[in-house]
Amino acid sequence: MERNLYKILSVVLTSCSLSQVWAKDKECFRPNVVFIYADDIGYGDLSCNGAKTIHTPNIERLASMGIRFTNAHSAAATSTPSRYAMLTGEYAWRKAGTGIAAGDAASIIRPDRYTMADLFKDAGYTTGVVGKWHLGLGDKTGKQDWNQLLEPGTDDIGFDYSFIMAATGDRVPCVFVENDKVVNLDPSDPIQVSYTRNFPGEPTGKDNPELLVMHPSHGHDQSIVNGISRIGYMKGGRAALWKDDKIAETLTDKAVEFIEAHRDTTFFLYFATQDAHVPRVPDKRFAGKSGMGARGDCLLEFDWSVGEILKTLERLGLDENTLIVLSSDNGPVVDDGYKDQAVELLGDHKPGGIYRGGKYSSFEAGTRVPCIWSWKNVIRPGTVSDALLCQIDWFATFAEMLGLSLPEGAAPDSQPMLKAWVGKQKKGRQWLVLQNAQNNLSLTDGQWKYLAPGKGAAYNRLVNIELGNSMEPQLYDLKADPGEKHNVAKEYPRRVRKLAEQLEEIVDGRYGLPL
Ligand code: NG6
Ligand code: CA
Repeated sequence: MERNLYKILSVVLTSCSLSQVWAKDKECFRPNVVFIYADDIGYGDLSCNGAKTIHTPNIERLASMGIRFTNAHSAAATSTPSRYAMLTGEYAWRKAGTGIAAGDAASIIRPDRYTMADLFKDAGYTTGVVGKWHLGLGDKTGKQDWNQLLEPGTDDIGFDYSFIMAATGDRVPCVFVENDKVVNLDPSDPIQVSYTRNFPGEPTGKDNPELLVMHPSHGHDQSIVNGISRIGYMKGGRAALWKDDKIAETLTDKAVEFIEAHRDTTFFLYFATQDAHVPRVPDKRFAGKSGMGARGDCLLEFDWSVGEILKTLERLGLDENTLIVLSSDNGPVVDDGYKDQAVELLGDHKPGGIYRGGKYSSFEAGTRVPCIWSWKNVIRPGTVSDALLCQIDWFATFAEMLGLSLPEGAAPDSQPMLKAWVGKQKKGRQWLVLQNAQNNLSLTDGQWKYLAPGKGAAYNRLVNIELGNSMEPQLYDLKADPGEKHNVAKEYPRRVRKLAEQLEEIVDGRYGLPL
């Protein structure tokens, strides 16, 4: 099945051969590529998307230089499956073990998999990843020795350089990992990690709330690091622990250093920020500045990181030939497990804009995320596109841009859409499958959106988000009802049946193939 899909793709992709790439044929481009990939930042969180309650000027500037997408999606409503789909070009629901990864998860993308980083390497790029990883490390879940090289690691799937957080800010181990080795580790104080039991004598958020500087609102009551209790248990590695208020600065500095170090080569940098995921501990330069609590302050911090990247590219004269891509791994959440005043101080701010739901959800705010591409002399400044697009297509789109064919079986769900991404074509995808936290799927053609029946709560009280789960089919007319207020499945039974059949065929890999 994957093979057949690949055949269809390869026909599209062979228009520009490898030799033409090196010859810089007009049909092929080799810009530096920088991804700025936010965490849990929603469509409505940015002033370029119409937010009046927060000002994010650097992102506004980026949007004014390039194209801003109003209907671009992450492939899923949580981090691990969105990142998996983006880097492999395969829908995460096709592969078991791609749900929200624990901090001791083994490498989810294995070395035999052809990744987006491999593609850039094949085109002669230097590749790097800085920031939140959340795709597992090492060979066996729970069996890693964090004091040794973590193999397989990021270098086994195409990254020449990495400086990452193993999982998320709220999961142990709370350390940076550079080129598959924990940074600043003191061998006399080794790290131990467990997701099953605490280490004897170590305090936890549950038993020792008096030690906390930030309290959980739900979950997050295990090991305490920097006065914040996390998910999972860890012991030791004290010299290696990150400082929560310095994560943004450290990661931004590393991203800038990578760009500086590779200014004379062609590079691909995947810069994945921790902002605005929990725990939200903005640097003192941003604390209290948004008036919206820690979440708003982290949005300002994210905007600062974007500004630093833009300044660096301009300072080095690289802005002429660098494609900058900004997006987010999933939609927004206000209370994601810590009492950080985000709920109390939210005011009139709408993190998901006019869209229903949020992170974890099948409704639009789950995956319709901010998205900007900026590329001097290729993308017309200040363009806005309503095309239906998805991050899963970046892989095949870059193959198209670089003029490379993908190896057999690679990126099976990724569609080359370069013209749409650079604003030379209004139409995007004909259809798109999206995935929520319960792995329930929906299918949209841009106007009609069908939510397949599936198990799971309709509403998550803890995070105050409607998840979209229902045992009844749902159909929304996004053109007439972008806020998905009216389920019209009963009014359009034939349309529901057709979309349900199409979704089944896509899941089986039969869709679009000759009968
Ligand atoms: C949830 C966490 C949440 C966040 C999420 C992953 C609890 C109660 N909630 O399980 O805080 O970490 O996982 O977020 O533990 S993501 O953006 O990385 O997908
Ligand atoms: Ca996320």
